[in-house]
Amino acid sequence: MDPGIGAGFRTVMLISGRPRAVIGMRDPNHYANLYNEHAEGRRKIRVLDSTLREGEQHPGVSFTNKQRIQIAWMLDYFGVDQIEISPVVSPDHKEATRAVISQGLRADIVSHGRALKEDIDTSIDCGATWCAAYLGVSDVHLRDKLRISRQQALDRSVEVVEYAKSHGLKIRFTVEDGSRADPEFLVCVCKAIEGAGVDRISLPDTVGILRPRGMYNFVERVRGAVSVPLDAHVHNDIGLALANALAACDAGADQVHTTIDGIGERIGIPALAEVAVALTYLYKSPNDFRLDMLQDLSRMMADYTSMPPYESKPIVGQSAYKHKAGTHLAAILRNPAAYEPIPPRAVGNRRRIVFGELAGKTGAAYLMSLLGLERNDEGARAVAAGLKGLRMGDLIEMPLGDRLEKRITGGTAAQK
Ligand code: HCA
Ligand code: CU
Repeated sequence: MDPGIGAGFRTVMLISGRPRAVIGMRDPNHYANLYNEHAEGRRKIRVLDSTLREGEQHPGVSFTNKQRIQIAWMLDYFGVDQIEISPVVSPDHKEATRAVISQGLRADIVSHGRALKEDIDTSIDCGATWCAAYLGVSDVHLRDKLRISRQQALDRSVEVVEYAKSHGLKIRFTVEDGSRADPEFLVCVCKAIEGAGVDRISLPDTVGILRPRGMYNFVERVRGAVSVPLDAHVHNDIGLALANALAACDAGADQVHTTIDGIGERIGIPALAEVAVALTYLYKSPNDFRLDMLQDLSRMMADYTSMPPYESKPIVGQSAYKHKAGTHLAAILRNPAAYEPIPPRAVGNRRRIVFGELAGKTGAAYLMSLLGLERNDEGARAVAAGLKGLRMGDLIEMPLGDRLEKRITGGTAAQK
């Protein structure tokens, strides 16, 4: 076991009462890991991917049935625990749901619909073993969308869960817009459906209005009232979806909803890449994710939606592993861990270096060695000044493949 943060710092920073000159080469992320450690240990946190349901709600996105099957296979191979798809949208979607269910994938296929018996019937028709039903429980949804009373919503929730259970299905129930519902009513619904045998409850921040502490409180409230496993489904309207999903896990949720590249209604939900990497590296949650598929998944999404991820998108973006400033280049070329806490190959991305007016003397020296020029201080200084003098910003950008890395660094960077 790692020592506590205080003990760790004391051991490394102070030898005979003064800072150590050379710090031992333990994992460069060691202290960050100590800060990140969960009090309750390394819980398994699962991932449900909803690219085929929530993802298709993104403006401009519509998959063909072949693409839906391909996406399901890729997600399954990647290692998500559940894959969500909606058969109730159109006959085509029903066909796709049936086809995806019949693939015999390892992940559960969750057939998503409204809290209506007819939608459960559609799921049964598709051969589903898992279904999901959603019903708005906030006052604004009850009054202005559904036009039903709280009592009617409560009755309908219980009936639908009982109906699914009586047909041998596993059911997740989503208390839609739960983050804006009266907590007493929310808990009342959750307890009632727990009594009816619901298998999981999804707690959504449907409109993305919570901050991480708010999401924590929301989940904690329900966690304290029922013992059913909880999903976190959070929208990214203010850019807080990933943080909110992780806060939900801290409060006791054990499954996070994602989509590839985060697509979904309006601006979507957390991206699979960011959630999977955070769970693996920051939470140390045990899983079998094939993280090195992440960029391929993102490329597939770009092909199928014609929406490439923006270049600074975490993990999968083109700039995620680009290094530019001279001081960064110098450090990266000696030991990539200096600025790469997670190696690019681990997530299917690659390291790139940019030479230009920010390259500095060290960057210029590397550029010279790449071009086969003799490296010397004076020459490097002149090249660095020349790069600045051009006033053209970034001049050369290159991916660092194995061979190139070895040539520049004599092998050190290539091994990382
Ligand atoms: C929807 C609403 C939903 C449901 C989430 C869930 C939401 O578009 O159907 O079923 O877990 O954000 O509340 O996506
Ligand atoms: Cu949603």
